[in-house]
Amino acid sequence: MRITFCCTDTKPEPWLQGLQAGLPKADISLWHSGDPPADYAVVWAPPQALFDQQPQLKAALNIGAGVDALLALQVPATTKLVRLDDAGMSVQMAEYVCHALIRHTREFDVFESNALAGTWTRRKPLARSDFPVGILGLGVLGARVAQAVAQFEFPVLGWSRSPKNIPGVQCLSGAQELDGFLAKTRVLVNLLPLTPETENILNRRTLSQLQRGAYLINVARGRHLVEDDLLALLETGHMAGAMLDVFRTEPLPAGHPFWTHPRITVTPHTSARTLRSESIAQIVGKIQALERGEPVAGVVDLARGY
Ligand code: NDP
Ligand code: OXD
Repeated sequence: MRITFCCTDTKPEPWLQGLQAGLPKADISLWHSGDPPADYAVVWAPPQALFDQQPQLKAALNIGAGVDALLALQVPATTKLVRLDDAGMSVQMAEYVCHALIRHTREFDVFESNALAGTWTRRKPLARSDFPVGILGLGVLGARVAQAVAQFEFPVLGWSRSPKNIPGVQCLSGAQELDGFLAKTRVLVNLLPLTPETENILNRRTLSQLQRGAYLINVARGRHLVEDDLLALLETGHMAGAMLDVFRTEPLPAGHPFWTHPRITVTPHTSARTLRSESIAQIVGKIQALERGEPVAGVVDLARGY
């Protein structure tokens, strides 16, 4: 079995070693144009040339959860696209979102600046009922985040394409329930995949429906957010702030208004990193299962786009 490794922005050697240790009989190497045909590709944002030159690939295994970069390419219909299914990302996402939520609601940024000024001032305790948290996307990551937030006794809502039942979470679904979801939400967390249906979903119309003093946590993709609409709603005071991990252009360009906005916190697409050993173990397991003809989790549904 031949496996080719084609991942942008990833140091290949430790991955090649880890994959080789998990699949000792496989011939595993870094992809080069003109390579002989492989059975599987391990990928992250590969060039179109990979699929043009390797039309026989049985599967391309993505070393991330989001497959938007892959779906922007022409992939042969016979090549399955398989994404990471948690692999240690959901707990990181839960940490990040709980941090952002609690930093905002407990006003830690105020305490940080007070401490710099040597000022001892307490703030009124929060009423959790004033900060209902709505999570867009109740998949592998969104469901874990919803449960983590519920542990802190905030009211939690979630929205997905198909109906869900998650204890402690008011689950809504489908386009017809989006407005109701937004109207009940003050802290909005985005964990949707980027698809033609969800692109620009965070816009003036949707964000205006959130409760006044809303806060946005975008940890999915930059192209979900219409950036100027967020800036305008921060200006009017409808939005109180945002913590953003993902951007339309990454790295976020120098001089972008988000860098210096006093009510926006920027992090560098780091909310849930791909963990190498967990991911290698998952990919090895999936390749072994595919070779045995067994089903694997995380196969991308091309019609849905995720
Ligand atoms: P999943 O595919 O498991 O979950 C996606 C969720 O979104 C599902 O609940 C799905 O509904 C819902 N959904 C999709 N389309 C729609 C729609 N049109 N209307 C309503 N709901 C919809 O994905 P993951 O949870 O694993 O990952 C989510 C995203 O997080 C990734 O696609 C990626 O972009 C981003 N991500 C960001 C990272 C970072 O570091 N910033 C790291 C990892 C991922 P249903 O359940 O009904 O199918
Ligand atoms: C992912 C990501 O999709 O890192 O896994 O954004």
